[in-house]
Amino acid sequence: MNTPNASLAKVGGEGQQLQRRAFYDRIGEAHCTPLWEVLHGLVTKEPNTPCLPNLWQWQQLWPWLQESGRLISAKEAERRVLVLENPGLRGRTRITHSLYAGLQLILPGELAPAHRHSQSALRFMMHGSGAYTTVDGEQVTMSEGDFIITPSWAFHEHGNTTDEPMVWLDGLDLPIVEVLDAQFREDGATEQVAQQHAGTNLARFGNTMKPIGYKSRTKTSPLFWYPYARTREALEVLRNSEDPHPSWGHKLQYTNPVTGDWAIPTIGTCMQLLPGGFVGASYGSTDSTVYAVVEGTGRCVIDGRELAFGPKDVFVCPSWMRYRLEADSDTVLFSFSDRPVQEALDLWRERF
Ligand code: 1HN
Repeated sequence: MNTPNASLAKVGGEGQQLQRRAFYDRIGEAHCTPLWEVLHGLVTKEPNTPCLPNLWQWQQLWPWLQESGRLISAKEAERRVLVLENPGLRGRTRITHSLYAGLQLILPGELAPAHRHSQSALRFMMHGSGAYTTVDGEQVTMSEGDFIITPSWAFHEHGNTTDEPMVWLDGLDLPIVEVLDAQFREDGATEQVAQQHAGTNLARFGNTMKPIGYKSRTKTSPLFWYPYARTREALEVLRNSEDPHPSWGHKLQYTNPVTGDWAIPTIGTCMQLLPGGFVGASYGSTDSTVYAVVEGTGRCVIDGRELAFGPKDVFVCPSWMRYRLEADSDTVLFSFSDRPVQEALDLWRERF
């Protein structure tokens, strides 16, 4: 018989390896490559993320943020941000495989100039209050714990007319847009003139109502300001009226009030309350998740490590790794992940 398998079997061992290598080199010149050499690394039994668990402590970051404020102006930097780079993804400007995060500092009197891009962004207020951001001409004054959306392709700029520095957590879908090669950006012509305060935005969309006849033009929530006071109050009512979920306590997801879907089509955002003394059951899901601590102290136990967190710390739980949340005192956690993308593609899974 002279089937290909029979002739391969005859060569065997080292000779076979050499033959194969030579073959790969030959086809490689024409940009072909054998699948069988990489198949098992590509289609793994379970998620095999390069993302590692990590904790960034405010106590360590705050002096560095202040130092960055002395080294460069917001104007020169365009955005003065310390990127939270995942230890398993160094050099790749991201906190998980699919999402970017950084802490942005804006000092009194500074202006971060207007631009727009196809990437969607979230801002979560970490420190200080009174600075503003403008979203397509609507200005919002931000306070600690507020969640703000900068939709894809919306002009935005930030300013601080107070006498206090302000820091927020930026979350962007940069790696997702990058893998799709769908990115565009444009600078704003001049300083944006705020046409309206975001109180109007909240009045239109923030009361489970909408202007009569309103139709969405995009998938992003038309409500772009979710003030902390309302979120916190909702969680407090829940804590007084129902038992906490064994794994995540009392947890609410931010929604687009018009569609009921996630507030940002590529980034899922949530806020949860863990009552003091809470010891969570272990949990894992396919969406690597970034947590920002608003109130309280506790621990995230993951991969044999204890990430002991306090207010304004940020930590990340990679895809599919089981972790447990524990709270010493009442703890409020903001979180974000790529869950909406995974759900849209029927990929999202969880386990307890
Ligand atoms: C951006 O536009 C902002 O507008 C912050 O504040 C961080 C990171 C990468 C790309 C664009 C902002 C960013 C960003």
